[in-house]
Amino acid sequence: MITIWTYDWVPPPPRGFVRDLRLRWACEEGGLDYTVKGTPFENRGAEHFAHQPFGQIPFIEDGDIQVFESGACLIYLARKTDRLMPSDLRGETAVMQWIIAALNSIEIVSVSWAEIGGARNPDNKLTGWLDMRLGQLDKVLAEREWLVADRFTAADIMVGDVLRQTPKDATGKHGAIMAYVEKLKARPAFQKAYAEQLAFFAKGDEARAS
Ligand SMILES: N[C@@H](CCC(=O)N[C@@H](CS)C(=O)NCC(=O)O)C(=O)O
Repeated sequence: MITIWTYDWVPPPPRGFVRDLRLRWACEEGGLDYTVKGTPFENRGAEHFAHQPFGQIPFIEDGDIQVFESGACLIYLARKTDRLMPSDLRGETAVMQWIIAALNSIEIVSVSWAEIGGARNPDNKLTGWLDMRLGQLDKVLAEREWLVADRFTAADIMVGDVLRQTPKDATGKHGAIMAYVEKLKARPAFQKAYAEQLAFFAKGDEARAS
């Protein structure tokens, strides 16, 4: 049984966007058995750092295998089922390149942009960079339904989640991106993962109140 670790509680604003969602979603799509456990959000201890050297979440445990970084976790999960990634070298590589591109060419820009004020900052030096990246991706998505092999794969989970997390102030004018994100959000596996993340943190509220 796979254990996905997240925080035991987070304040309301990030709920629905905490990165364990990518892994919940992958398990739901892939038909993988999993459970979710919480580690303290405040006062992260040595045990947390032993699993994730930056004190972040998510990380996973599967028997004696431990993985941190959502991209690495997603690739690990995708290799456990043919529903998330083709099993040939060409298909596997195509999925991995998009997962890495999502994290290393898109999320690094979108998170940094948001960090320095996003659209609220009229002098945001990263607006042009982000807009260029989104424009490039919009062109790709305008020409295909899925990123790899004409079917939904883990590449769509990572690219889709990074785009979903990017404020509409930035993505709104990119029609193919908007349509792609809406299509992904309509998937039952996404909706289940999303609802279960909200419920998980609501339980954290109850535990803190008692
Ligand atoms: N590159 C990491 C980023 C993980 C990350 O930023 N996690 C957030 C929660 S979604 C976190 O733990 N933030 C608290 C912190 O960075 O100390 C990954 O993809 O796993």
